[in-house]
Amino acid sequence: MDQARKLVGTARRILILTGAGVSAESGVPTFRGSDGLWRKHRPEQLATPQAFQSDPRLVWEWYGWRRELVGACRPNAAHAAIASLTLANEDARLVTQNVDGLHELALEEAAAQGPSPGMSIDRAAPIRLHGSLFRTRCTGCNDRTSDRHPVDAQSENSLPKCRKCAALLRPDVVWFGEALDPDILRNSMQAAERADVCLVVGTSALVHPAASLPLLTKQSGGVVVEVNTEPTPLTEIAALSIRGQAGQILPDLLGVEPGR
Ligand code: BV8
Ligand code: ZN
Repeated sequence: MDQARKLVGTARRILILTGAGVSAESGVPTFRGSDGLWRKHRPEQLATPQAFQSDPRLVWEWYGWRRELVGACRPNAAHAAIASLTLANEDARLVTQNVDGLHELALEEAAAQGPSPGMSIDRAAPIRLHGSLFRTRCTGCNDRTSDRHPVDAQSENSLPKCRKCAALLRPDVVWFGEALDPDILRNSMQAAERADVCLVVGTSALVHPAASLPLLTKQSGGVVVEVNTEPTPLTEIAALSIRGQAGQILPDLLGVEPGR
């Protein structure tokens, strides 16, 4: 832990990459954990354009269920520690695979506790690789908008429709088999290549291209530090891999008093 604190504490540029594990202590089900299954469906089955094409009602029901569940969750100490770090250090970038919006909530809360001089909340905002549960995109005119409303998935007629062209809306997330937004991908790859330290928190590192970002840091001469309750495919390339829960480790690792 001392070594990791020193590595992170002395790094000039830090990339933080998070996955579902950082939100587990907030009560958000992870994808591969025992709580990842929904009605016997695996996320990889439902989070696809094919599933939406064949049964938009079922897919919207799943996203509606996640919106409600996540809507009742609060950021935890790991989210708070990361928010404080990105607000205090303009060379710390957060890239997340999560669509739950808890990093954003933690950032608002940290910023509300007294502005960090010269640090804008936009600058510290996470790069969202895979979109957000609380945004929609129109399948007709591609209009994107934020949307925290409960989803009525009783029938195809009740599903969310576009306010501009009345076409069916879809969750504004990246589904398996869909390309990431090229600007978002480029920005996250640049952050990975420029980082001295890539801190990887709570990801099984099985989904690409997200899982390849720490490799970019390593290939560019930086080091990888992993925090996870279990070993992952990244453990072998990590300089340090810390076993434990993110909410207990990150405040200490990032030198932020818990609950600050
Ligand atoms: C694409 C949004 C190309 C939707 C998501 C290369 C090799 C192999 C496969 C591929 C490859 N390249 C592409 C692929 C295919 C695919 C892929 O990676 N498949 C995997 C399954 C093998 N990738 C894609 O399809 C990507 N698109 O490649 O497009 C392309 C190019 C041009 C033209 C067309 C196409 C798109 C991938 C994005 C999919 N969308 N989410 C939604 O959420 O509904 S992915 C989704 O699953 C999440 O966002 C996240 O990325 C992933 C889940 O992983 P984790 O977040 O890590 O969660 P998980 O549960 O797995 O693990 C939790 C971890 O936390 C565990 O390790 C656990 O031990 C730990 N933990 C638990 N509690 C704690 C903890 N750690 C610390 N503290 C705790 N308390
Ligand atoms: Zn539209």
